[in-house]
Amino acid sequence: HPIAYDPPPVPRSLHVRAVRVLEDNWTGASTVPSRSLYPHQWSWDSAFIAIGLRHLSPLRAQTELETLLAAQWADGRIPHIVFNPSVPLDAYFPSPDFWRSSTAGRAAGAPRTVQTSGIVQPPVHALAAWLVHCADPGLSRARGFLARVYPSLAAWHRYLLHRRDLGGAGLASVVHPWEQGMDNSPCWDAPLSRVVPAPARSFRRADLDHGAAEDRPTDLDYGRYVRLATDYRDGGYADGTAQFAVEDPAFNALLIASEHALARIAGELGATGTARHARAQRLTTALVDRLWDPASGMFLCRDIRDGNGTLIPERSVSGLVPLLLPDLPRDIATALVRTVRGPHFGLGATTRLPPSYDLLGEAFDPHRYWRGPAWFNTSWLIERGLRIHGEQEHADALREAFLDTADSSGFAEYVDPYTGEPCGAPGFGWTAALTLDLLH
Ligand code: 9YW
Repeated sequence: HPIAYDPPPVPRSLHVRAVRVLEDNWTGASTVPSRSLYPHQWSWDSAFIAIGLRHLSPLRAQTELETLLAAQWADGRIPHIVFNPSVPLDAYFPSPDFWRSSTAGRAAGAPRTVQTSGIVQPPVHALAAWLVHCADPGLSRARGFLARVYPSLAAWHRYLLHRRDLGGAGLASVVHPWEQGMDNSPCWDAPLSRVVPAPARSFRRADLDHGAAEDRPTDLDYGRYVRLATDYRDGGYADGTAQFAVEDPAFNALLIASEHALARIAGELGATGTARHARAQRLTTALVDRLWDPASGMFLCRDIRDGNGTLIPERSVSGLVPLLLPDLPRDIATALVRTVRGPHFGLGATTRLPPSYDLLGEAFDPHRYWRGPAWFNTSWLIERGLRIHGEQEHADALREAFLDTADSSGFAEYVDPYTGEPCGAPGFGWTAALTLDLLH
C-alpha cells in the first residue's frame, strides 16, 4: 500500500478559495477585476475589493486605494481605469492610445506618468477607505492612511458635486454609461438612441476575445459608447456639454454614503464632520425629490438631456441601491424592501439574488450583462441596506444566497438570477472580496 506522500487534494473552504482569487488577481500594487477580461485597475472594483481585502491584509487594502488615488487628476476626478503599462495595448479596448489622457487630459490635470481613462465610476472610495481604516485602526494611524487619502477624497467629491452637477439640483450626473458601471442597462436605451454610433470599423472590441458575444453588450451599443467617449476626449474632458447626461440613483446614493464616511474620516482626523453630514442629508433630500418614483416604489434615472428632464421608465437594480442610506425616510425604505421582494425583482420568491433589471421588463435577458443577470456588488449593497433598516431575516437570507452562489459559480462576474448559472469571467475580484466581507 503506497504511503500517502501525495494525498488527494482536500476540499478547500470558501474562505480559502476567495483568498486564492484575490492572490491570483493581485499585481503587486492593486487587484485586477479579472486576469482575462479586465487586466488593468478599475475604480469601483478597487473600492469593493479593498472592502474585502481588509480582512485578509489591511495593508494591501490600503495600498489598493492608494494606487488608485495616485492616478487622480488635478481637477479631482478619479479615472475609471488605471492602465497597467506591462499589459499589451490590444488586451483591452479602449486602451491608453484611445483615451490619450496625458495629452488630451492635460487641461483637466491628468497625470503625466500614468495612463488612465478620462471618465469616472461610482464614488465608493471614501466608504471603502473608512471601512479599511476600521479593520486595523492602529496600522492605519501608524501609516497616516486617512490623513493621506482625505484631501484626495475631498477633491473627488468636490469634482462630482460641482463639475458634474449638470442638472442644477445638487446631484451628480454621469456622462457615459460606463461611468455608472452598469454599461448596457436598459435605462440607457432612450438617452443612447440619440447618439450617432461611431462606425464599427473605426475600433476593435477586445472583450469578444474572452467573453461570449450573447452575454456582452452589442456592437451597436459599442458604437455609441465610442462616440460619446471620443467626443468627451476631443473636448479635452471638459464638463458641461455632454450630449448624454443622466442622474442615476446608485451613483448618487454611493456618493451620499461616501460623504457620510468622509465626515467620519474628518472626525478621526480631529476636524468636525458636521458640515459633511449635513451635506449628505441635503443630498438625500435631493435624491428623493429628483429620483423617487412612488408609483414604481423605487428610484429611477433622470435623463437631463431629453428636453424635459424626465424620469426614465425602466426599473434597474440601481434604483434599489439607495436602501443603503440609513437616513432614508422610513416609508421609502419600506417601499424599497417591498419592491425588491415583489414581482419585478423576485427576491426570496423567484430569484436567488436581485437581478440587475426588471424581470417583467421588455428588455429583460437573464444572461446579457446588465440587462437581467444578478451581480455580487449590487447584492452586497442591498444586503447591507436590508440590515441597516432592521430587516435581519431578509438580510440573512440574501447573505446565505450570496455565499452559496459565489461558491457554486466559481466567483463569477455575474449569474443568471434564477438559476445562479455563472456568466462572464470566472475568478472575479469583487465577487471574491465581498464574499470575504460577508464571511467575516
Ligand atoms: C467592460 C470591471 C468593469 C466594471 C463595470 C462592468 C465592466 C467594463 O467591467 O465594464 O469592458 O465591459 O460593467 O461595472 O467596473 O470589472
